[in-house]
Amino acid sequence: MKTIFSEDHKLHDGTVELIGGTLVPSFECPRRAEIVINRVRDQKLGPVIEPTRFGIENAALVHAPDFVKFLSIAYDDWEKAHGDTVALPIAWPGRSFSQRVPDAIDGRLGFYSFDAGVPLVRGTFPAAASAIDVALTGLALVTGGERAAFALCRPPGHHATADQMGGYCYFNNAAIAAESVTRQGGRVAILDVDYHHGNGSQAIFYDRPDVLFVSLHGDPKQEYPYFLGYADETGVGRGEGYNLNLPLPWGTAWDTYGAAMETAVARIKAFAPDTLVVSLGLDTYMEDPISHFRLDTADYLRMGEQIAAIGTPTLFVFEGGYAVEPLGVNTVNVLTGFEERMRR
Ligand code: 6XA
Ligand code: ZN
Repeated sequence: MKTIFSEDHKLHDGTVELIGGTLVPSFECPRRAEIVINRVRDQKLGPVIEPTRFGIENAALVHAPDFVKFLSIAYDDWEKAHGDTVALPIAWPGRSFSQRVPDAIDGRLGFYSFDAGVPLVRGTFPAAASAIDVALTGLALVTGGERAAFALCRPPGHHATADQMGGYCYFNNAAIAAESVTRQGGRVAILDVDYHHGNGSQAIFYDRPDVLFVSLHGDPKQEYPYFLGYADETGVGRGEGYNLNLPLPWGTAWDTYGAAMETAVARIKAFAPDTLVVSLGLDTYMEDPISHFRLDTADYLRMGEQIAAIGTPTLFVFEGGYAVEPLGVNTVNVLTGFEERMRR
C-alpha cells in the first residue's frame, strides 16, 4: 500500500506539556513520524508519496470557519502579546461562564480549546494544514480504487471537535476524510483504535446515520479524555445506533482487546460502508509512556488482519503512540498484517 507523507509535519514541535504536575518535553514529537516513515521504507511497504495540495478550505468539511480562522492567526497574535514563546491555553469557559469570544489571545486560546495539551508554535498551523492534505490524498487513492492507503498524518486529529483543539490535535484529519466520503455520496465508518477515545470524531458525527463511529479505548472513568467515550453514548436523533464505544480497563491485553475488535468488526460489517477510515493510534502498546494497555508488537499484526477481514477499502490515518523507538515496527505491523490477510 502507498504511504502519504509530508516533511511539513516537522514544522510542528509542541516543545512542552504539563503532565502529573510537571512540565516535560512533548510526547507528541516530530521523531514519531520519522521513526514510522523509516520503517515503512525499510520494510518496503510500498511507494511513499507527497500529498496533493487540497488546501485549507477542506478544514471546513468538519470545522467551524471561525475556528479555522483563529488557528491561522493564533500564533501571530500570541507573539505580539508574549513574544516568540510556545502558546498554551490556560483558562477555559467553564460551566458558569458565558460563551463570548474575548479579544485577548489568551482568552481566545481557551475558547477554542478544551485542554492545555495543544501547544502552538509558529509552524503548528502549516503542519496541521499539511496533515489535512495527507489525509485527503490518501482518501483519493482509496476512493479511486486502491484497497488501502496509509496517511502518515502529524499532528494527529481525533480529539479535535468542530471548533475546539485538544489532546495534541488541531484539525481532525480522520473526520475530514470521512466527511469527504459522504460528500461524494458514500457511507463511511470510522474505526478508532487509538488508546484514547476519539471524542472529536464522535462529537462531529454523533447525529449522523451515514457515518458510523466505533472506538476501542481506555475507559474514560480512568482515562483521558475523561468526559466522553462511555458505552451508553450511542448517537442521537437520526444518528441513534451509529456510535459504538467499547471502553476497556487499564491493563487490557490482547485476549480482551482482540475480542472487542471482533465486536467492532461485526458492527462495521453490518453497517456495510463504502469506505473505512481507521484512526490508527499505537498508544495501546505495553510500553507506551502515557497509556495503560498491554498490547505487544505481534498483536498489531492480528489487529491488521482483523481490519482487513472487514473487506472494505480502507484509509489508515495516523494518530497517537509515544513509545517512540518501537512505534515504526508496531505501526507497520498493522499495515503488513492487513496486507497479508488481503492476499489470503
Ligand atoms: C493528556 C493526554 C493526551 C492524549 C493524546 C493522545 N495530555 N490521544 O494520544 O490519542
Ligand atoms: Zn492516543
